[in-house]
Amino acid sequence: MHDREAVGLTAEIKQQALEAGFDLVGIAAAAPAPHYAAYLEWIEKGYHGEMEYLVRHARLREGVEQLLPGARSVVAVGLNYNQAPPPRLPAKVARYALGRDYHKVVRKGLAKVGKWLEERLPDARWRVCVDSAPVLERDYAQLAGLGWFGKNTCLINSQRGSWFFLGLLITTAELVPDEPAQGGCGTCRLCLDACPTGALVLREDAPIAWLNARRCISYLTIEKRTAFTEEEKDLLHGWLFGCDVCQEVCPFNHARQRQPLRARTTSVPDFEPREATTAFHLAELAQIPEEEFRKRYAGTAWMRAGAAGIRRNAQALLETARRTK
Ligand code: B12
Repeated sequence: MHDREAVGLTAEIKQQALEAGFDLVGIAAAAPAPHYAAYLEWIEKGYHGEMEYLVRHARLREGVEQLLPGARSVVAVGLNYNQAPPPRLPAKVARYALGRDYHKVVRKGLAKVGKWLEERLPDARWRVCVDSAPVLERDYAQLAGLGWFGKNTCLINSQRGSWFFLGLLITTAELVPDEPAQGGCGTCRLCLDACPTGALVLREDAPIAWLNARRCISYLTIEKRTAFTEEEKDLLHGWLFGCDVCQEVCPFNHARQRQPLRARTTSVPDFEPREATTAFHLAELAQIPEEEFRKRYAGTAWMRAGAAGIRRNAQALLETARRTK
């Protein structure tokens, strides 16, 4: 049983999250992350590639208590970023990376909720996590009812599909948890078959997949820091930044008569495609100087790959295009 204060506060904080612009909101208890052991196994298999930061802070992913001592609740939010990629892009760009960097947008919205909480309950402490903190965001978002684990490893919401970012607000306040999301892909394996590099490996022990990041185009074009091997260059399949194939083919991302929310376009103006992310020239990007890159791409997710990463990606695409002519 939760006391009336917790019930009231839960309804109010959810309302605040919706008013801050989030499409999904749910509450999880600040218990240990249910799939921490699976995370360690993923690292053990070497599927993280060169993402050493995932190993360095692995222990912190045991649970949110590691990030905020005394934590009792987690507010999980989802923000729709879906939009059709603009026609005639010079090279493929993941739809999440066409506009403003989502870290900034989600963090700003959650900080608003945190400040509201501080006024409402001055004793409450809170901390916002968006992507970069060492926490298994999908685990808590699943517990909070936002979605379930798809074979493409994305969190899928039965009504809305998977084109949404996640963010967490961890707090010492007591809130009433939601029911964990239920669902699964059944026998569907469209994403496994569509992944052009075979990066999704179906597990034998669970009806989901491991993502072998070393073969994932998103990892290669964004997170990998070193030069491409000849084999890696051939894995890019025309993608300059990120990859959306495993989500594009997912039936949960296609509107049906009775599921109109599934392909809904984002209503966040900040995510509107920018000139720099849609009207570039590959030959120019292949040589782009550091300073020019920063000037053009500041505030976008492209900064994560950096000028060196984008130059490498553009050079690889030009090289494979020349070879296959
Ligand atoms: C590292 C990382 C990556 C890596 C590795 C991706 C991966 N699948 O692990 C790379 C660079 C490849 C990547 C790519 C992308 N990413 Co990313 N990434 C992350 C990050 C920082 C950590 C993910 C992680 O811990 N991976 C480790 C593995 C083990 O986790 P997992 O595959 O999710 O495994 C879970 C399940 O297997 C489950 N599980 C384990 N055992 C069992 C057993 C059963 C029975 C069940 C049901 C479940 C289950 O528990 C595990 C842990 O939660 C998170 C943010 C965060 N802090 O959580 C964002 C995050 C996952 N990424 C995100 C996005 C948007 C993307 C891209 C779509 C971007 C793009 N277009 O290029 C792609 C999607 C690729 C894909 N299919 O995952 C979103 C996903 C939102 C969503 N709806 O799911 C997140 C949450 C960021 C955010 N804040 O919004 N990403």
